[in-house]
Parts: sequence; structure tokens; C-alpha cells
Amino acid sequence: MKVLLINPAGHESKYKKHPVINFTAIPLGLAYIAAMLEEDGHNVKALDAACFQLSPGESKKWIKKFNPDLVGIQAFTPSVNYAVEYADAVKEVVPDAKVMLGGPHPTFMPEQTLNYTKSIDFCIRGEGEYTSVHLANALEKGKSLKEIKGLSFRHNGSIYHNPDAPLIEDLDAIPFPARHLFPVQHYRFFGSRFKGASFISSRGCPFRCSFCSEAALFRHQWRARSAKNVVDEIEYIESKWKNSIIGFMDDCFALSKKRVWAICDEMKARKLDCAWGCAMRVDLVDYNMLNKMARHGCGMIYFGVESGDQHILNNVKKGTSVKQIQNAFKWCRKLGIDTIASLAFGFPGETKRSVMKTIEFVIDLKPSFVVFAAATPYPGTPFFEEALKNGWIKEIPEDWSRFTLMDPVLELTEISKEELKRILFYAYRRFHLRMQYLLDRVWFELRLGLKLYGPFQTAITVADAALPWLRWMKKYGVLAQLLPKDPLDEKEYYHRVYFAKKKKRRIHNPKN
Ligand code: B12
Ligand code: SF4
Repeated sequence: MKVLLINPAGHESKYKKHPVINFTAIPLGLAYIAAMLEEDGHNVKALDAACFQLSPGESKKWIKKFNPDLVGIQAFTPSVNYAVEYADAVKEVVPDAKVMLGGPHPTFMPEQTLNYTKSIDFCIRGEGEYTSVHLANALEKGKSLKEIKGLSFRHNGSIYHNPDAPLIEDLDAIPFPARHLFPVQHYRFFGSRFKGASFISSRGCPFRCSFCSEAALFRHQWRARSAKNVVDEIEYIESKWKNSIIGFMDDCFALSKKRVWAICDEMKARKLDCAWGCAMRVDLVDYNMLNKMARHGCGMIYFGVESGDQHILNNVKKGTSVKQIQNAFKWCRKLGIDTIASLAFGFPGETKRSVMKTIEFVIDLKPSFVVFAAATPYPGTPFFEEALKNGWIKEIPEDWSRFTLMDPVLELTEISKEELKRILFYAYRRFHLRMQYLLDRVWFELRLGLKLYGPFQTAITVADAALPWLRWMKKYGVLAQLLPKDPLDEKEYYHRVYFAKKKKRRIHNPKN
């Protein structure tokens, strides 16, 4: 059977050229499904429309040429409405093809997803590897769909939900993701030129942060691949796409310290000298472990800091303390490991004061990169239920395209959406428009560039990181880059916007 897997383009297009938050990565979920289907003998192709910013209209030519029997489309919450447009595009050019949607959103909202359009035939809930293989085979052989676990589908005008599929227990038993079907050389982390290879070495997380939908998708059960299996894949990536930075995207990479040590030892035994990074909880690190990781190539750790205010951390059931956060960052700095601090504003109990406190807190942590997000309730999480119950969102939305983490969606009493948006904007500037950050960033690009690619390529990399900044300055004016003292001071804000607009007008009308 011919199967096409699509990663739809969505809101990221706005941020594609952004010097700080541009981040593209292989859709590993699709790559795993592709690998399973290929192993089962199907003819599989992938279209990463998000990577190339191909709209549904632009993708049609591609879809028609391949003429698939089955099309799988990935849908996160903010991309589900875009995924629907791709489903319609598929049916326009290949009316007989069946369309399945999978990913976190269809997992939690299968009914709504199927009701968007008749172009969507199936929703795959949870892990999609076995369910999509069973579906492809059943369609090929004309068999009943009733036995396929994890499948929701429409039949005679009604929607049916088969029981959930069991979680995959032995992750070593499934094939490596089919990276060869994706444009791997185009994926990059944080606007940098370094080739990033996302990697999953374990799935799930036993913790219960109230906002986290990934842990809920994997039902809070942590399952890990063996050190040998993990290093086999790293070796494969390094042999095929030299000098890629391995980014472990696991929810909870370091739950078993024994396994982390075993991965490090296995890399050493095979003389693998690659740069890698991972995401960790601040309460699962200790100095010895970080030291070992640093000596075995770990150069970057992503920490879900969330907030600098202990009350907020408690409210969202993060289970970490401000002290643990400070220690983790201090140790990483000491060991030369770069850090990414991820924060979210607008959780229950958030005030303007706590947000400002968090911004200063994160600057003191001295991370190499930051991600500031608007607290967003995703379906399947306790936070979503709480938001509905308390009226922070009025009803279950039909249009999810604003659930991007960039756009505040909650109606809070203490802080309005508009204020939160302005604060987010301020936070990005407050962090990045510091001499310390600029120097650190150049140093980061030089250090890693020289290690991985040599001087010529490094010079291009540094220029590549710096040019978008200069373009920004040129577009909006230097004055518009200056920070207001108070992000919520309306007068100051509009003054700034006025200058930015004036400068823009001057560019458009050279006579002025
Ligand atoms: C790497 C990553 C990215 C990468 C790559 C995304 C991608 N297309 O895979 C980039 C940087 C591009 C990205 C962007 C964003 N991401 Co992201 N990302 C992740 C991360 C860390 C890993 C994803 C991964 O590889 N998982 C491992 C694989 C095996 O699991 P999986 O993707 O869930 O896939 C399985 C099932 O879901 C299912 N499945 C998935 N897709 C499909 C498709 C079909 C057809 C089928 C049948 C099944 C199926 O089967 C897969 C195999 O079992 C996850 C967190 C996590 N640990 O998963 C967040 C996560 C997926 N991202 C999230 C978010 C919110 C975003 C952004 C909005 C962030 C932003 N502000 O821009 C954007 C949205 C992009 C979009 N298109 O809408 C949320 C999604 C929440 C939700 N309910 O939708 C997650 C869960 C993080 C979180 N805890 O909040 N992200
Ligand atoms: S520790 Fe991370 S992955 Fe685990 S529940 Fe909390 S946010 Fe989710």
C-alpha cells in the first residue's frame, strides 16, 4: 500500500525567520510510524510541509504525484485546524485515498477532530506505530476495523471509538525512525546553523505537572530503550549525517541514573565523540551525574523551569523548588554545559509581580537560551479541565490555532491577555538585548562551530546568527529595540510602537 505521511505547516511560519525561536526538527512520531510501515512492506513517503512552509494548496502537486492509498497527518493542538486543511487538499486530488490523523490532539479530541470534515476518515489515538500498521493492512485486505485498538472512525454516519491500544512495552523492538524519508539536513535548533538530530531514548514521564499533555499521552508510564539500542542509533546517525547534534527530546531522560551512566559508558566504549543535549528535571540532577554527562559530550540541557515563584510551581504540581533550579543551573555553568530555561507565564495564581520576579530570576540563572511561553491548557491535562471549570476558557474551542504557547488564551482575573502578551514580548527583549547574552551567543556559536565544522563554516554560522538581528534593527529602528522600564507602562509602549511604525513608513516612502 502507498502511504504518505504529512507534517502540516502552521503557525510556525511566522517564526521561521526569527533569530531566537526558530526551531525546526524532524517529526519523530511520523518517522517512527514510517519505519514500522516500511518494515511491514508498505511503500512510504513523507512530506514535511512545516519544514518547507508548503501550504495545503502547494502540497497538492506533491500528493497527486505520489497518488497514495493512505495519508497520515500529524496534529498537535495548535496545528489541528491546519491538518484539517491538508486532509481536504488530499481528498481534492486523490478522492479515494483514506486519511488518518494522529498525534496528541486527535488522541484527546477524536470526536471533534473527525467532525471537522468528512475528509478525515480515522483518528489514531496514542502511540501510532502498531495501530497504523494494523489499519493499513486491514484497508489493504478489506478487513473489519472493529478489532483495531486505538482507532476512532466514522461508519454509516456514526463515530466509533475502539478500545485504547496498549503502550509499547519493549521500545527496543521497534525499528529506528525512518530519518531517510525526511529532509534531515534542514532541521536546526534555535536559529543556529548546527544540524540537529532529534532523538527519543525513552517515552513517558511519571510526574504529574498539571499542564503537561505529553506525559498524559503516554499515560505517565516511563519506558526506556536500552543503552545499547540508543547508542546503536546514535552511531547510525553519526555515520550517515556527520556532526549532527543529538537532541534527546525525551520527557524524562534521566529518570534512571543507571541508564544515563550506561549510555555514557557505551558511547565511550565505542569511541563516539558526538555533541548531545537532553531535557531534564532540576530535581533529578546531581553534580556527579552532570560531570559524567559533560565528559561524554553532553553540551546542552533543557530544563522546564516554568516559574521563579515557588507558589506557582506548587500550583502546577511541578514538584521542584526554586533552590533546586538554582543549583542545577549553577552546576551546569560550572561544568561548561549550556542550558535552556523554559518558562511559562499566566499559570493559576500568576500576578504581574510574580511574572516580573520570574524574568529577573531567569536572568540571574544565566541560561544560554530561554523559551518564554504563555501558559496554555492542552486537552488531556488537568490544567485544561481547571481552565474550563473556572471559566478561564469559556468553552471547548473549535479553532485551536491560537494554542501555540505564544498567544495567551486564558481569561485570568489578575492579568489580562493583552498584558500577558506585552510581558512576553518584553521578557524576550529583556533577556536577549543584553551585552552578556550577545557575547555568550557569539561564544557559543564559535565554540561549537570550531569543534564541529572548522573556521570557515563557523564564520558563516556566526554571521547567520547575527544577520537577522541586524535586519530587525534596520526594519524597526534601533530605538524600537530599547527596553521600556515597565512593560505595562502604556505610554511608553505606544511611544515605542509609534517610533517603530514611523521608521517603517520612512522605509516605504523614501521622500519622507
Ligand atoms: C520535538 C518536538 C517538537 C519539534 C518537532 C515537532 C514534530 N512535528 O514532531 C518542533 C520544534 C518543530 C515542535 C514544535 C512545536 N511543539 Co513540540 N514537541 C516536541 C517534543 C519535545 C518531542 C516530539 C517527539 O518527537 N515525540 C516522540 C514521538 C515518538 O511521540 P509523538 O510525537 O507524540 O508521536 C507518537 C504519537 O503522538 C502518534 N502520532 C504522532 N503523530 C502522528 C501522526 C499520525 C498520522 C499517526 C497515525 C500517529 C501519530 O504516534 C507517534 C508514535 O508513537 C514533544 C514532547 C514529547 N516528548 O513528545 C513536544 C510537543 C509535541 N510539542 C508541543 C507543542 C505545543 C509545540 C509547539 C506549539 C511549540 C511552539 N510554541 O511552537 C510547536 C507546534 C508545532 C506544530 N506543528 O503545531 C506539545 C504538543 C501539545 C499538544 N497537545 O498538541 C508537546 C507535547 C510538548 C508539551 N508537553 O507541551 N515540537
Ligand atoms: S516533568 Fe516534564 S514531562 Fe514530566 S509531567 Fe512534568 S512537564 Fe511533563
